[in-house]
This record gives sequence, structure tokens and C-alpha cells, in this order.
Amino acid sequence: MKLNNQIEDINHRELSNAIRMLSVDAVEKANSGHPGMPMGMADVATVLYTKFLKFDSSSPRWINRDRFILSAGHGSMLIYSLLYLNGYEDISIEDIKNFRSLHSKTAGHPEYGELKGVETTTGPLGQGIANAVGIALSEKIMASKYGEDLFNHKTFVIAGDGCLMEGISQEAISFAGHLGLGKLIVLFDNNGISIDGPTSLSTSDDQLLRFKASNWHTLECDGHHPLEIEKSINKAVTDPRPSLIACKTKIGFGSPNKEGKSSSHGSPMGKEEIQLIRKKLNWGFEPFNIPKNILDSWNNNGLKGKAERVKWEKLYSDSKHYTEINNIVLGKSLDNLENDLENYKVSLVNDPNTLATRKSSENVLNELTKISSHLIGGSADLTGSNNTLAKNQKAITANNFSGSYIYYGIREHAMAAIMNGIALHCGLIPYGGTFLVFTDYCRPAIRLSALMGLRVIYVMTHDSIGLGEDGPTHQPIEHLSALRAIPNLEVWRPADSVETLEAWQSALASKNTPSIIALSRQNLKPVRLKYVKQNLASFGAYILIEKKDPEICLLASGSELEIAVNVSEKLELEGIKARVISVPCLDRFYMQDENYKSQIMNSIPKIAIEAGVRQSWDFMLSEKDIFIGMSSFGASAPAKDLYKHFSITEEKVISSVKLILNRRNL
Ligand SMILES: Cc1ncc(C[n+]2csc(CCOP(=O)(O)OP(=O)(O)O)c2C)c(N)n1
Ligand SMILES: [Mg+2]
Repeated sequence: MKLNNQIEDINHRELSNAIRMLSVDAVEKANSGHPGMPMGMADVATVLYTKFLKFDSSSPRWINRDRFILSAGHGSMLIYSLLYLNGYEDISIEDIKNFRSLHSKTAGHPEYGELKGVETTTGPLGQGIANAVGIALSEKIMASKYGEDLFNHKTFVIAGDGCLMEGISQEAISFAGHLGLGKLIVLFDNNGISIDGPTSLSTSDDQLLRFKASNWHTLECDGHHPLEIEKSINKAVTDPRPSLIACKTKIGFGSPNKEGKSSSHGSPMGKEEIQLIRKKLNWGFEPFNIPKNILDSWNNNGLKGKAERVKWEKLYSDSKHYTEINNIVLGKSLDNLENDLENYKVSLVNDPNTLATRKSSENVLNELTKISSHLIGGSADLTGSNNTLAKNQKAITANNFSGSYIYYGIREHAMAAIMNGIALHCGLIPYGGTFLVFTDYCRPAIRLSALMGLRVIYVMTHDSIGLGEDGPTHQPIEHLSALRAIPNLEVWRPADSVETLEAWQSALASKNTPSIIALSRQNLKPVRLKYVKQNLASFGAYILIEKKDPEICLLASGSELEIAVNVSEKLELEGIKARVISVPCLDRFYMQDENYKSQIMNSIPKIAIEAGVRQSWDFMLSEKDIFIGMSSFGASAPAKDLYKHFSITEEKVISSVKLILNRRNL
């Protein structure tokens, strides 16, 4: 009670001006950044943090905290100011002074993992709001598993015009409205300004109508009027629908010459203007110097949720779910899922089947979902093609969140960003599918899975021209290489059921790396016929068929491994010894030590086969080696005809082997 009174004692404007001035001064010192947005949203953020947000700055990872997502990541100084003022230990005034400098926690845009209290990496507009949908959905799933007394937090988002203009926001809003994620509240920085000037240059949307059309509760308020803001948030938190509050604000609020103008958006205010701002806001303090009474008031605010957190901890430790949840939070029970699949691996080898790897993946999921209900699957309207729905799963619906399968609809981009949100929340592992070619539709969010180091598993089927008749629009060509170009992303392309299982095991074990599992539509013959306990695929590349003193090395991934195996047998008859190397994950192989790499990549000539472009294979191949794959778009025809047409055939490999060997003998 006392703490609340202390907060009331300090004038709202002083609290919000502390945010404004920290932001202005930090941007000025860094000589870059965006002061306008934090100045404009300081009032809304102050009301949110002092009156609504459930948090305890001394325990930033409390799992039942309300989440705050700054989707408008360019306004990063807003969140840095809030975290500093609320007394988060992880951030000091020195960090604020070091805004945007090398190795500082206060990066240009908020980065997950750099600073406790930053819930997700934002900056690419529209991603944050979609992450927030995933977080709000996870809260519902966890509440349904373990009870609403343990999981009952809200997810607040600040999004600007930019976030709402981005296409991904439409996918995310529509999905959230459909599932009725009532604890999701978006505070829209309705300032009518973006970089190029007034938003009227490029949009005339009625945002309230737009959200209403997607089943949202919508409100408007004056974003500089604390009481109005408070009343609106009060209504939002009690409405069962997700809420949008359009907060009418002035960008650069407090700047005599730049308020309301795009000139306050993305560059320092300048020394003279800052003097005028200090005067207008009646802020007579030196840069980075927050008066003790204001700082104390903010610091106390940061701790006012402590009592509730402690009460919750007690409830939690007394709960019958404590051990289970704790094992999940600590990662124990989700980190060993892969080890529980060994018997299944034995059965695959004992009873080898010719299957499409998408089907093999479904079989793995049938096993996995028997062991864990924390794997949250889904597909962007291609469930039957991606084979992502396991026998034991049922759908999550607006009325029932106890399932573990999400019908994302045709919303690939949001699906990927929602999966990032699910991975960020805690307690769940998301996987989701579409066609590999449509990773293009997910790519910005896939890149963020990798940048944040999240265990998100992308099940991407129809992985080559082998998909056949759907033709070049649906046939991935450059995609494997383009995805391999993303750092900290592992692209798996297994060749049969055993490798598919091993790819899944590897993906699950990669706690800080997202994975793409690229799977075939067409049936593939088993290549792994002997049980080996070791996860061979996890090396990225391994010797599948060895010959004494081999003359040539055939490297292949996925569906093309069968070609290499057949060629090796045929060459044997001609007395040519070909080693066959399976390459289920090039990214993983690149990470192996030199010793392992040189065992595989010794001086024997090489031929690599993959029904995609050569680019990512260059590292493996010297000038004299040969790559057999694609260098143009595909075509619409049965798979067999396409492989022939594009010369990805045994005959082509054999003639290439002979070309290399003859050349060598010259
Ligand atoms: C996907 C993406 N496109 C472009 C940008 C560059 N950018 C950063 S902020 C911004 C304008 C955003 O306008 P708004 O959300 O209204 O922010 P305000 O200017 O009101 O702070 C743009 C285009 C970006 N960060 N992300
Ligand atoms: Mg704007």
C-alpha cells in the first residue's frame, strides 16, 4: 500500500519525463537512434508499468510475469529506460550511456538474451506483435495444462503504424482474434507519422474497424492523458477478446520544434533542441541524472509486484505440478526427448520401409507425442501434405487449449513468428510445416529464430523437383542454399526413415538453434540398414558406404542419396571404387573439427548430388570436382521425368565419374 502511495506522490509527468529525457540524452550521446517514439509513448508506458504490468524487477524470469513486447523496436530507448528505472539489475546507467556501442546490452534494437527484461528481439516491424500472439497462446496452453492459478499472465504490446502496416500483422491479428486470446492487449502508438512523413502519404486504413473485423475489442484514448489511458487499459484487461487500444500520441512529445513531425523519428534531437526540450518539460537536471525522488519512485514500482510473485512461488512450490513444471522450465524433461526414441530406431532398422520422408517424419511424431505433450505442432493449411499431425494430437481451439496441434491457416509468416513466441514463452517446443518453397514466406521470422537462438522446428516438405507436377512455382531450387546461408540455422535433409529420426533427434537436442527439416514428397528407399546407436546424421555428413582405397567420393543429401548408392554398386561391377557420403546437414558438417572433416574430405575427387543449386556446396568442392543439381527453375511433370530432364540421374553421375577419373589419368 505504502509503495503505491509513493508512486502517487510523484507526478505522472515526472515519471514519464524521466523516460523521455533518458531517451533523448542516450540517443544524443550515441549520435544515432530514435528519440521520437519513446517521447511519444512515455505516458502510455508509464501508466502500463505503474498501474497494470505484473512484474518483479528482482526476478525478471518469473514465469507468470506479464510480458511486455516492444514491437516498435526502433523505440528501444523506451524499454531500456523502463528497465533501468524499474531497477532491473541487469541494466545500469552506464549501459544507458553506452546505448548502441559495441558489446553494450543496450543494442540499437532490443535483443533477446542481451538484457533480462527484453522478451524478444524486435526491430523488423511486425514481428513483435506476432511473437506476442505466440506468447499469449502459450499462456493459454500452459494454463490449460497446469491451471489458471499458476498461469494467468497478460501480454502487452506496443506497436506503431509500421507494425500495423506490415502484412504479418494482419496474419497475426486475424489468428489471435480467431482464437480469442483475451489476455493480449495491443497499445497502438497512433501518431500518424512514419519515416517518410505523415502516414496519410501511404495509408487510409481505419485500424479500429480492421481489428474489429478480426474479432478484437477496440478502444481509443488520448495517449498523453494518464487517466484516459488507465480507463482504457482497465476495460481492455476485463474484456474476453484481445484488445486494441489506439493511443493518440504526438511523436517527439515535448520537443518544441520536432513534436508531431517525422524529423523526431530517427535522429538525435540536437543540442539546441534538447535545451528547449528541457525547458518545456521543466527538466532542469543534467543528462543521465534522474533526481533521487523520481528514481526511488520508479525503483519502488519495480518491486511492487514482489509480494505477488512470492505468493505465487509458494503456490507453485505447493502445487502437485511443481516437479513436472520445474523439469520443463529447467529444460530437463524437454531436453532428453531424443533419447527416448532408441527402441524406435531399432524397429526402423529391423523393418525397413520405402517411404516418403514426410511420412517417416509423421511416424517420428507419433512416437514423440506419446512421450511428450509439450511439443506444439501445426501447419499453415497443409496438414495432410506436411504430415505434421500425429495420431495422439488434437487441435487447439478457441474453447479448448488442451490440445497440441495448431491450425495456423494460410499464414506462413505469422506461423513462424508465433512459433518464435511459443519458444520464448517457456515450457513448449513448437514445430510447424509448410512447403519448403514457402520458407520464403517465413524467412524474416526464421532469421529471428536463428538470431535469438530458439528451438523452433520447421517441418518443410516437398523439398525438390521431386514433388513433381505442381511445377516450378512449388519446386524449391535455391532454398536449401539460401537457408544454409542463415547463421545458426540447421537445415536437415534426411534420406530415409532412420535419418529422419536422427534429424528430429538432433533438432530436439539443439536447444539454442532452430532447425529446418526438409522432407520429400516422393518415396525413398531405406539406406540405413544396420542399427548404429550413434546418431550418424548429427555429424552433418558421414561415410555411408566405404570401399578400400576408394577412387571417388559421392556426396548426396536426401532423395539423391539413393542415386549415389545405386551408382556405387554399378561402379563396383566395373571395378571402380566409390565411397558414398550421406550429407543430411551441411551446416552441421561445417561445424565439425578439422580432423573429422579431413577424414571425409580427403584428396579423393568428389561428385556432389543435390536437386538444388550448387552454392552452399562450394566449401566441399574443389575446381576439379563436379556438382550435379539444378541451375534453373524446375518444370511441371512427374518426378521421374524431371530428374531425367534435368540430368540428375545415375547415368549422369556415372559419366561424370568417368570424366573425372579419365581426366586424372591423362
Ligand atoms: C520490416 C521493416 N521495414 C522497415 C523498417 C525501417 N523502419 C524503422 S521504423 C520505420 C517507421 C515506422 O513507423 P512507425 O511504426 O509509425 O514508428 P514511428 O515513426 O511512429 O516511431 C521504418 C520504416 C524496419 N525496421 N522494419
Ligand atoms: Mg508512427
